[in-house]
Amino acid sequence: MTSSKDETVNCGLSRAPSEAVASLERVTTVAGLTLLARGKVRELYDLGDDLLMVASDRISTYDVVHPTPIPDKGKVLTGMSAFWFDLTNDLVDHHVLSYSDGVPEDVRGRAVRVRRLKMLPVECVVRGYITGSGWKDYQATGAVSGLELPAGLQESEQLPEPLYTPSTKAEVGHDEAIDFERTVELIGDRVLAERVRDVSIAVYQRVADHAREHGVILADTKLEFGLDPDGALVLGDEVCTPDSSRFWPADGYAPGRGQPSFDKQYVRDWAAGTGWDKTPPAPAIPDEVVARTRELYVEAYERLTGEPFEAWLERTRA
Ligand code: Q0Z
Repeated sequence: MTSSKDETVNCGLSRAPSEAVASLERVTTVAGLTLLARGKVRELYDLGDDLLMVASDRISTYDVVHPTPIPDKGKVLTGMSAFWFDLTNDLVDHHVLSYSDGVPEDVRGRAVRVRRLKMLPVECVVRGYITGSGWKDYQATGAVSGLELPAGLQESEQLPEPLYTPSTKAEVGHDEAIDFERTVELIGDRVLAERVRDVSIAVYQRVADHAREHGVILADTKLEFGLDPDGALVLGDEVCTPDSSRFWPADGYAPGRGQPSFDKQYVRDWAAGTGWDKTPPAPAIPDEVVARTRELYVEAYERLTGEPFEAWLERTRA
C-alpha cells in the first residue's frame, strides 16, 4: 500500500545483522545465507542463481513492529500468497520456483525460492474501495493518482471500477502516489507500463472475486512485478497477503466509516486500548491476544483457500 507496510531496508545502507546486537533490535537470519534485503517483517536471501524470501512471525500495527511474534503468521501469509499466485497464473507468469526444494528446513512453510528478477521501480496499487491514503487524497482533491472520481463518495465505499493507483518505492517513509504517466517514465516503455496496469487490475479482480465468494472483501492491494532475463513480465514479491492488502469481513461491511481489518484489528484494538501512543517501541502483546490473533490468521487462510492450514504445512514439509 501507499502506507508502505513493509519498507525495505537495504543492508548496504543500514546496519548489518551482526551489528544489531548492541541495539534493542532482534535480528534472526537463516544460517549460512547472505541477507540481501530486510523489510519490517520479511527477509530476502541470496541462493546463488535464485533468491529466498522468508516471512517472519513479526506483526506491526500503526506501522510499528511489536516485540511479540504471532506464531505461524509467516506460514499463513506464505501459504496465502502461494494460493493467489496459482489462482492468477493464467493472467501472468510468477516468480515462484518452490516452497520445498532448496528451502532450508528451519524456514519451510514460511519461505519461497524464487527467480531473480529485474524489479520494476513501481508499486502497483489497485483499489476496489476508497480507504486509507486514497480516501485522504480523494477528500483533499477529488482525485487519486490523477484519476478524477465521482463526487460524494463515502469512506470505504466500493469504487465504480477498480482503480490503478501506483506509487513509487520511497527509500524511507511512506510511498508516494504517482500518476500513470509517471509510471511510463519510470518503467521507460509505455506498452509495458500499460500491461503492468492492466495485469494489476486483472489480478486484483480475480482475487477480489474469489475472496468475495468466501465472505471477504479485498479492499485494495499492492503488487510488484519484474522482468525475467528474456524481458518477460513476471509477478513477484507476495500477492494479496494481509500485509500487502486490506481484507475486510463482508459481514458487517458498511460504507461511511473505516472498516475493521480481518487479521490485525484485534491487535490494533488491544494496542490502542493500552493507551500506547503509536510511537516506537510497540508494546509486548499478551498471550491471549497472541493466541486469538493466530486463530484469526489461520481462519483467514482456511476461509480464503478452502483447505485446512495443516494441508499447507504438509505440502511444504514444514
Ligand atoms: C523483492 C522484499 C523481502 C525485503 C527485491 N524475484 C525477485 N527478484 C529480485 N528482487 C526481488 C524479487 Cl521478489 C525483490 N523485494 C521486496 C522482499 C524482504 C524486500 F522478502 N525486493
